Amino acid sequence: MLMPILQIHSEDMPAYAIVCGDPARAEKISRKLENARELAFSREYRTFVGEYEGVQMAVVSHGVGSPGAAVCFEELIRAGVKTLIRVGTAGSYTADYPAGSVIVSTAAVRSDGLTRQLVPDGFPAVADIDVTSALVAAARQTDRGISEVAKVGVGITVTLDAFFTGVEEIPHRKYKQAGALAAEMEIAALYIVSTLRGARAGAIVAIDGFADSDLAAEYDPHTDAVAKAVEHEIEAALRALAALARQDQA
Ligand code: R1X
Repeated sequence: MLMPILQIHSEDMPAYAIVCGDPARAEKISRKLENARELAFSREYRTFVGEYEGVQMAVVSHGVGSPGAAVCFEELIRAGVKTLIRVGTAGSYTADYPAGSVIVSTAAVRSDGLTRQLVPDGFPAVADIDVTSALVAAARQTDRGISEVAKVGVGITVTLDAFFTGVEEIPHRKYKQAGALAAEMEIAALYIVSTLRGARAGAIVAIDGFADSDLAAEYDPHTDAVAKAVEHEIEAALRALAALARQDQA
């Protein structure tokens, strides 16, 4: 069956997928797969399939922001994907995790508009526990191999719609005081869509700055530290997905 927006056929889709915002990053991740091939590049959605440690998996870009990303997650799950891991970038809320760190998201604050149109207020956006455990284990392992400076955090992230600020205040200080570690723009959508449709999901983000600084003036995601953290999270996600597939087969 053809998925109308991603332009992929369900017959070609494996049960495991890594999702990321940037189509160029999807291509970069696909280069780590064996027998990688591109299935489609439709709008911001670029889809590759291949094998990692013998496990068939897809790598798909979902673009920026929850509504567009949710279209991707819905079609992937309809096409037969059962386990999804997002690798992304996020702004940190704490000096404990500066640029170059990675954070595994255990749950997301639903500070987006999309999920309000899907589930009632108060319904939690939570990661799957097995996917999260696999990601944490893999991220701690690669910590030694990929980068000596990457710190691995585990905790709650915030999903926002606004990237640049307007005149309304985003309550970053409250999120931070309440214990959230970082903010980004798609994880709540991933967790809610996955819960609704019976798939399991997890997410890992590379920290590229601080969430409550003046983004326009200071935001620079193109540093060496961020590149290393992105490399780190990609390795962790690939290894976690392969470990989950092995657990499923046992
Ligand atoms: O999730 C956020 C969004 O996709 C983090 O980075 C992107 C914006 O640059």
